[in-house]
Amino acid sequence: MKMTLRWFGSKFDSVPLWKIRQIPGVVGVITTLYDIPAGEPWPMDRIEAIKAEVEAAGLEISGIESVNIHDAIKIGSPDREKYIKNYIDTLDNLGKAGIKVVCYNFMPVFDWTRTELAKPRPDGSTVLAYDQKTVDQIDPATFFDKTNAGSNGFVMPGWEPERLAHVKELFKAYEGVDSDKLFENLVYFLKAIQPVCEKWGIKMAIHPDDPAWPVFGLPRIITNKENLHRLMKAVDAPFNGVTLCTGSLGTSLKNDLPDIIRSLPGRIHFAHVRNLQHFSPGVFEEAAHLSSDGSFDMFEIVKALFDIGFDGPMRPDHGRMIWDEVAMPGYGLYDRALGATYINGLWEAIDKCTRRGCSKA
Ligand code: DNO
Repeated sequence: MKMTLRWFGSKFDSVPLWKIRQIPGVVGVITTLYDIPAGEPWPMDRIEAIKAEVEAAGLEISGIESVNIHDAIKIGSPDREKYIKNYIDTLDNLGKAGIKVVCYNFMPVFDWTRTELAKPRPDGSTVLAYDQKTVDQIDPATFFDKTNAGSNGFVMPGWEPERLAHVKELFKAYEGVDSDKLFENLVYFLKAIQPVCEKWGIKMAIHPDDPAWPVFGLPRIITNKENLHRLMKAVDAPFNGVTLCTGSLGTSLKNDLPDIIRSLPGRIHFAHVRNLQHFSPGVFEEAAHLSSDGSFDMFEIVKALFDIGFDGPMRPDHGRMIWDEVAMPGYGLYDRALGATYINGLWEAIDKCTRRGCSKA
């Protein structure tokens, strides 16, 4: 396992690389070219420049999150061929630069969805939270404006204003795309990029839908163990893998996270490890990483990843906003650093107990 932090690039992130370098045990960043719209190819010189910047700070690029997928590919419209070709060109350039893990999602219109971006916790920290009642009572355009207004001036990943200015048209374009069609379009895309991935040894890691059920009537297809396995079988090759995101799959209490992890050896290419506190089905908020602060047994989650021999990048995913930090919601430095350190501690304990036994006092 390699511990990493997500970093949006020096123009977009409040956290500089040198601070990330000082978190013990963090060896790399997961980054992206945040200003390139979904569908456009990534130029080689931009990839080389960001790689050089990260390496000059004593870190590595451990993976990309995300190379976003153009809606035409998800919808399966005739112009998808152009966007698939662009995607292949981007993968070819990433491969040339030695970058081997690519996270992406296949959620229509919206990426992850939260109804509050700064909900206070009893300890005075603030966190991202979700309440299904709010989503049921609001239209998507208003929802987008509300999310945007609460983001401290940062553009949230997957919530680009240029794209979401056309929410109504986007919804229209997805008419007729049900979950079977969306799945078919995903398989079509994966088969098309398989050769370039295999040429460079690139591992594609699909991010689960967040939350793990349909929102605003849009289909969601990566929500549980069954449909993860359906996808692994549909394109049954090692390049086709998963971002095991506990905070996304864990939005549904029906998902047994350690069991899902244990069922996917060799197919988890990237891990997002964090905790949620559940209040009732469809009502939850993001807690501190520590098991006792939320609903998940983080030891069992990390142990399952250890036991299947997970050796890819991991990140503490989101953190609470603490100590007066001002940052993109979920992506401050302080709580993610605490999370990384805690997970590294669990990992070391599990590793040592496994190798030399833990039972004797
Ligand atoms: C939110 C993230 C998602 C994720 C994408 C992957 O914080 O987990 O935006 O990066 O779904 O493509």
